[in-house]
Amino acid sequence: MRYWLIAIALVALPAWAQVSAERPWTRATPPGAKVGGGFMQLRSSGAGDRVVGASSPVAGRVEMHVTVREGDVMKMREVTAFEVPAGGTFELKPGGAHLMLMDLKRPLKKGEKVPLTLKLEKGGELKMELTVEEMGARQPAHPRH
Ligand SMILES: [Cu+2]
Repeated sequence: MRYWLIAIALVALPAWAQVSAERPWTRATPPGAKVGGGFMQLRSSGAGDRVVGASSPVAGRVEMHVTVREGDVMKMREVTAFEVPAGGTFELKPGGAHLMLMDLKRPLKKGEKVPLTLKLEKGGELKMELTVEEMGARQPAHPRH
């Protein structure tokens, strides 16, 4: 799992959306790679919500994963939802919870932006663009505060 990049897209949100995505990013992938990651900070300005699905035109499907320790080994496990607490945040980052872009249709190139849509249980669809950072990046290159 070493082919993702970082993103710094500003996200345009519908006025009613209570959950926003800050600094969504992914990593560039080597030729032939079939999976990529998706990272961001989800923030709720009001009531909490749950991410119950995700999709992207560059991936056959997008899964939600968490990283769990089993003995000395860190493993990824698919989950059915990410909880964004009321007035709080939920962070997707390398080594933690993340989106997994499966069956990539093409390599992700550094500097490009990749559309991604999250499906929220209450808030409808949350559209964004993942900024593609360099291969192996651990965090966005240009954090936005
Ligand atoms: Cu994963």
